[in-house]
Amino acid sequence: MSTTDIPSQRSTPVGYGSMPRKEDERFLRGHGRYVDDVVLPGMLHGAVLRSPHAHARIVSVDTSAAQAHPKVRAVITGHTLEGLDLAWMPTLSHDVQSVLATDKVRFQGQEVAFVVAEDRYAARDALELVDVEYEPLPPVVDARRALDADAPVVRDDVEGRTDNRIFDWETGDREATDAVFARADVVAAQDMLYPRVHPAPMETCGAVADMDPVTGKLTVWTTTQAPHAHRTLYALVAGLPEHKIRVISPDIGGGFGNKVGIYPGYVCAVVGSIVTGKPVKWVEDRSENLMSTSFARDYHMHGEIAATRDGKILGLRVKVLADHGAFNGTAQPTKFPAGFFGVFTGSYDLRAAHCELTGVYTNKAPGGVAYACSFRITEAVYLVERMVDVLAHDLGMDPAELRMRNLLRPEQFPYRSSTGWEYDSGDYPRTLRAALELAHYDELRDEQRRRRERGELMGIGLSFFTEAVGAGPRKHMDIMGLGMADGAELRVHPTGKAVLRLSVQTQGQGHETTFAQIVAEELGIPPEDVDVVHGDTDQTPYGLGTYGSRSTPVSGAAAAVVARKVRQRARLVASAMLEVDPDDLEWEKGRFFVRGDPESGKTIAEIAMAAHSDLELPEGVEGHLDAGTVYNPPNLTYPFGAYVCVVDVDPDTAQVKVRDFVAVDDCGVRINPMIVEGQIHGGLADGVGMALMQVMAFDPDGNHLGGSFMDYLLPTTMECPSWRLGQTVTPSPHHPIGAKGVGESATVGSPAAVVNAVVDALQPYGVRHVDMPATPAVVWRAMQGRPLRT
Ligand code: MCN
Ligand code: CUN
Repeated sequence: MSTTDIPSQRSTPVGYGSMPRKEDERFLRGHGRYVDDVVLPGMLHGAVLRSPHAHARIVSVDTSAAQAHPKVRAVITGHTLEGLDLAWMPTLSHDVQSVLATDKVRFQGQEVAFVVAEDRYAARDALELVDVEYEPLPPVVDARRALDADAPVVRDDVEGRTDNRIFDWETGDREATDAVFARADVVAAQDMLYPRVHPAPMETCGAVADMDPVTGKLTVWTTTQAPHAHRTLYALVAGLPEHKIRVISPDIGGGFGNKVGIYPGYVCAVVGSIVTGKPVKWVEDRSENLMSTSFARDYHMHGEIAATRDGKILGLRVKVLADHGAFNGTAQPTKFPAGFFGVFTGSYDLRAAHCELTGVYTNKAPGGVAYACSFRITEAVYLVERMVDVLAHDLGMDPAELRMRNLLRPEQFPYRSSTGWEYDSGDYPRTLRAALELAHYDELRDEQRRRRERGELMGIGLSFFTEAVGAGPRKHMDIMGLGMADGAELRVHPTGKAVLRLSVQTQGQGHETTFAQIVAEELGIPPEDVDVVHGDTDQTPYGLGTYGSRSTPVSGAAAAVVARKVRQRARLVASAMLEVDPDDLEWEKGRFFVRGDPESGKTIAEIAMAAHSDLELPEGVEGHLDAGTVYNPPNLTYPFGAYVCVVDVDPDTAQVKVRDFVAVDDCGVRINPMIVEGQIHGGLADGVGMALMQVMAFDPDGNHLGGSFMDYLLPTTMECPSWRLGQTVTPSPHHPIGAKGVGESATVGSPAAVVNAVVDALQPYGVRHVDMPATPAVVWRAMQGRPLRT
């Protein structure tokens, strides 16, 4: 074959690189299809009646006036659901959650009744006709009061329960840690709060449920990050046969963990469809989303750090009070009730560490993870990075120097942390140096000295984070007994075009592009020739979905593995075509050729056609090139990064302005650097938002004070600087393409950098710590020596 016979596709750049996102064409032209775009014949609309009280006994629910509304088709209450054994549903943390309240309401905004009507307006109107009599009870709002002897018991539905303790958990070696602390020159302690925040994705949650009364097939279009897991849970909870359930997750307008769990509204839509025999749509509004769906954080932390006088960190001791709200609905692997908080030793080489953590119920919405949490690594990184700065403050040491002195060294990898996590790879000092250089750290310190002399408040904050993302392996990690491994299927059509089917679900991360790039890189065909199918359980193999930045570590690996299987089949077919032994074939991107005779070769497209043709195939070769796989990751991947934040604080108004932000991330091999940078930009904005403006506040009666974007603030371009990014690349040794996850890295790493910068700016006032969010009020009180606690 002459080179001119080689199809032109070989000249198209293949594989990794900053190609524009395939999905953007559709989004930019308004052709995205979200749950609320789904319109079915005869579709009805549901609306949820919510509790105005944080804690109250339900005396009675009278639905007669609502039922009489001419457009209302059904009114569903907790009692209706009791008849179906659906009044309570299991949560992802082995608790139960009320779908529609029967006995009590336990947080403001809790679901009490569901009205199904002919249109959305009628459903909303009829909510006002449902007459609920409540007997208000004293609420427990502050987690620090939850274990008091006289605290009201939130979960008296559980027989014999007399307090609000959910679980106690510990990790590390208490005795070894105490011994290290006893011998240390210096011990620094600090209380800190990671406040309750909310992911607030652009699209709220919703579902369209369609139970076909003839076939008995239930189709649910829904905002889910984990379609297969939802299908199994619907089957288990509702007793429906799983093959008769189809969960479709169409385009998702941001998830950030908000769309991991199953919400009462989804279940109500399903019941509504069963009861009425029509499709039922339920889409929550912004206030409902902010009040009732998964919040994040709410960790009250006490940290202690032990070190030698010259700044060698020896140990870390931590106590955490975790506020889980009214139902323990946290989404995390079963054996990890505190998520991956166990990596709280961060990026440092410690002798010993210990953590005790207690989870409590309060009269607030359930949830716990979400908002790019990396299963609580956000809280862990914030804790350790604040503690390192507190120590630097007490020792009078430069925080960059202190970090550099204590970071893990490259030769220590793979590194087993003192709490038992095996970090796969890293060169931390190189990454910190890169960040300091990019930020011109030494010059910044000079500038800060000059400004301080003039009475100006400039702060420089650092953080160095290590994440653990890509759950499983399934041996250690499951959700509700479902092991955390993911399938992938790859079909190569006769003309060489391919379709990749995945269990994960993009919410804006660009999977249709990057996963096509992985296959393209492995098969040497253009990414445009690979379609990615996901978000439909009838069309994709089983897997646990997208959260914890696990898509690239798990399904990215699956995509590479399945493409390699296809390539192996292609080799056998090519050997038949070229009449040589498979071992005598060499691979160059997109083509096998005969060793020593580069002109004799076959492209993937030619091989695909032959695999479907009358070509006689070798013994044992089935034909076609299609393949499937299930990827069970051997370990998590450990991305890391070094961040430097520069702020100016107005001494008169205490307003913080982020002037500059440098982020050097290492997520191993980057498939699409542009997408990776986009992920980092988004996460940095999250970090600025949490550090400076966001908190889900409640008054002492448990009234939710953040039900709109007037009260719960999102950062905009006005609050964000022009991010400056750098990178280092340390491939993951156990991942087929060396990639680590990155989707949550910047949200995890950035809040500590911002708070460290604010505290650094306030050094002239002797401030050692401020809690997030560092609003002008918080900063002002800190400057007055009267810290404000949320
Ligand atoms: N990527 C890459 N090279 C790498 C790592 C990742 O090119 N070395 C690409 C991936 O292929 C993918 C994207 O970057 O297109 C993110 O990959 P990954 O880190 O695997 O994270 P996930 O795809 O699993 O996304 C989940 C993560 C989480 S848990 C939250 S929360 C979050 C985040 O992604 N939610 C988001 N980023 C988000 N971005 C958007 N736009 N919307 C959300 O809801
Ligand atoms: Cu915790 S938020 Mo993301 O894992 O979906």
